[in-house]
Amino acid sequence: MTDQEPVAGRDRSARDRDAAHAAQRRGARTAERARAGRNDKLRKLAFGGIVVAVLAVGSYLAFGDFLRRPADAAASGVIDVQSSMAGFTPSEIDVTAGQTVTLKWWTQDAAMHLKNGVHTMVSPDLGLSESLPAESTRIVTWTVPDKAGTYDVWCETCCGGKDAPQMHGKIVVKPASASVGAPVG
Ligand SMILES: [Cu+2]
Repeated sequence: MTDQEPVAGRDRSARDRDAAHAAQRRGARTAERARAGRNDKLRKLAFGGIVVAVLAVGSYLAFGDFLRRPADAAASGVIDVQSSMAGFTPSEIDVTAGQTVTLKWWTQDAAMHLKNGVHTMVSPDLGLSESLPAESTRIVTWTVPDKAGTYDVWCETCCGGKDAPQMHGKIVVKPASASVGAPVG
């Protein structure tokens, strides 16, 4: 039915009524679609909100722990060190002269890749000569000598040992009296 063509045998008011009803129905359908659209939009917003919340909680759990670690290490005095084919991780450790530190030293490497089946941690100047069996964790308690400075430490049982640059790390010994931000000397 179109409103433009006159319909034979029907009076104008009936036609107008039909047209009005049709328009009303169209209007109702449009409103219905608009409502459905809004609901859909709300659902998407809610879903988006949930996704954001889950990601926020997830990254807090993942990185919050990571971010807290330095403070915890400082509080507990435990320094986490990994040995791998890439050398020491971290490659630099900061300690204080005269302090007794605890190293949680670990590796995931298999014995077949290591000379004598161990990684080593060697720094003659600092009295360090330790070895770590393959695929293990060792707690090393070490009293830092009272001599501030920056020292070389290396592994001599893998990947070229002392001759390989990546097998070297750095141990920075800060003077016992050093306050935060003071130059290392
Ligand atoms: Cu090694």
